[in-house]
Amino acid sequence: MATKKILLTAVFGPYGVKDKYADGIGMQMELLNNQITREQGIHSPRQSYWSFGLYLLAENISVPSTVLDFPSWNDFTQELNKGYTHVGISFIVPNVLKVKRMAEYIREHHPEMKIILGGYGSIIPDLDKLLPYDELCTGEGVQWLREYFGEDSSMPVKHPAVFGPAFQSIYGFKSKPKGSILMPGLGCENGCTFCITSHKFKKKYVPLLPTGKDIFNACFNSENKLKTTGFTILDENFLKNPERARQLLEEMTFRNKAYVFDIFSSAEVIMSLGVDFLVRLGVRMVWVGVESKHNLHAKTKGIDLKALIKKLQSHGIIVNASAILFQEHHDYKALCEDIDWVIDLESDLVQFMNYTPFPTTSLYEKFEHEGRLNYLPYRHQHGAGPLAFSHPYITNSSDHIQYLKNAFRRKFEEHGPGILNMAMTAIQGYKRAKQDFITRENESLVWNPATLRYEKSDQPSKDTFFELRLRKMEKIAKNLRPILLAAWAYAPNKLARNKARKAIHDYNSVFGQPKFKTKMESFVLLGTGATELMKTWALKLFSQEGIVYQPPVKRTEYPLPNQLIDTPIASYPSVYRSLEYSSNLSTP
Ligand code: B12
Ligand code: SF4
Repeated sequence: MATKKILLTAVFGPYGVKDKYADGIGMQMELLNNQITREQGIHSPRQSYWSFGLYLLAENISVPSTVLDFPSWNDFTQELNKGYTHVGISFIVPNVLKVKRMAEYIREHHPEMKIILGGYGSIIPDLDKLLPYDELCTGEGVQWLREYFGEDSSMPVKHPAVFGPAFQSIYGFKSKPKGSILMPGLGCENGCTFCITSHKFKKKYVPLLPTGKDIFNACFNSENKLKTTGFTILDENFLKNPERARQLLEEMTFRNKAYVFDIFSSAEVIMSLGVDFLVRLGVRMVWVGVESKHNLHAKTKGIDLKALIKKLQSHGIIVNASAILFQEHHDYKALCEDIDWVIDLESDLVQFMNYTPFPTTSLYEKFEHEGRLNYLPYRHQHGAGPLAFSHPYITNSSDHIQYLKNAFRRKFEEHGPGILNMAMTAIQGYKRAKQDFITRENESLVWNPATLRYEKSDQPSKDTFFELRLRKMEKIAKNLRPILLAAWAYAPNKLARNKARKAIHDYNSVFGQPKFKTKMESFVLLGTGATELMKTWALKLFSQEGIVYQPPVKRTEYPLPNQLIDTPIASYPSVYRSLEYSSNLSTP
């Protein structure tokens, strides 16, 4: 019998280009340009993200493996010729036809290879009728693969050190990706009716890094290997486990490491923990589901979201509010009211997404029971196209596409570029944090890790950890400074131009006039921005929404188990202070 060897692969590209396998609009391999800063043209930061789950799987099995990320069709077929006993493909629902092509090719040309499928696409109820495969992993993959290969599934999960973005650029200027990612757990207990990430894991939270110390160690490992100190935490509701977040802060304080995080969190959890805790923890950006002004979900009930967002921003925390269009109560009037309401929340960024009943969710079951599921091929189920259910009021499918697009356009016209909003939040937060730090020193207020509040103390000691935090906040704001000139020069309207002018003024008042290096960076962005603008105009002539970038292909071999050895905790340098900042959304 052949020695086991597994290829772990993503679906093949190109992505975001409509062909017979997948859609174009809504399917770019980007987060911001696809569903947040869409319609913002050259102001939209461009970034793709590696297929993180694959690296997590490879790192945690003993069977030799290769991860093939973002292959072209040729890359994929050539890789198969290198000889594998198993091929694991990770996919989401709208990419099912790509997997079908891959699986059929394997069956025809390499019938001896076992096909294992996993990821969100595994929720498709009639998958076995659509394509050939041998095994289907519907839940957490590390444990599943270990059990499948007869390995010890009780071993702790080893977190890989991976960069977040595969590429990044702003105003047409490409820079080296710096930020990293963390995957502390999967799923969410809240079980909101439409939420696939909650339902996929049966409304349970599946921890991968159960303690704050585990998370700290994963950060430390990434810093050692990749020099990253900024992390996007891929956890649906990171603060839902406050004890773990609290342990993480304690560990960072103890080790003098002020790491920076972008997180997802529901509003009710943020309210209970308090903004001071988030600032101290190093939250740079938070993604909050606001969904609808009627606060139909428990996570937002009774919360003044506008006040919460303003408070977070005043402390330098960038807010991305996500909202769902075409909910059941949305007739045309209610839909427009909700879009107005979301824009009026004045978050830095907004994600708009169409209501999608994915199989396994309670929403899907409800619509199925009511006979309201529409036949919408899986490849179109990505949340930016026609609805997959018959809507009580809005039945015209071109309206589903157009209202979504217009919502992004309105956000841009009313609040200007998201990147400019981020810069404004960063500078006001830094200014405030500095002031608060002085006030606390004068009033002998010290951090109490038990109550998560600043409290009066008879023996106040110097808050050295917060000094580190301040340096990080300063760096975050400074990273964003070079975009201001381009944001001003290419502003979409007077409102945005005035906003950019104000931002330049705020930056000058906090940091003084820009130094030569910053000025040069600003002029470079102005130049690359002009080229990018011309490319965008040219594409508009051919009725294309904008430039679709493709992520690079990456092949990583994991030849022997445990070959990539983590730095043991015992070898921590006793004094190790890194002030270097990097983050997934950092500008050049
Ligand atoms: C990062 C991300 C992206 C990145 C892309 C990353 C990439 N290289 O593919 C970006 C931002 C570009 C993106 C784009 C899109 N995404 Co996306 N994305 C995510 C996100 C936030 C995290 C994914 C992740 O890495 N999770 C961490 C890993 C560890 O978890 P995992 O992938 O589930 O893997 C675990 C198991 O599922 C399993 N597993 C997975 N694969 C395999 C394979 C094998 C062989 C085995 C055994 C096990 C296994 O094991 C893993 C470890 O336990 C998820 C939401 C979420 N929280 O998961 C949405 C999510 C996957 N995306 C989704 C969607 C719809 C999209 C878009 C269509 C845009 C949109 N409308 O949201 C586009 C499509 C892009 C394209 N052309 O394919 C949906 C999928 C829904 C569905 N039912 O299919 C999700 C669930 C978001 C949501 N709530 O709707 N996305
Ligand atoms: S709180 Fe967010 S992640 Fe959790 S179930 Fe609701 S929508 Fe999903």
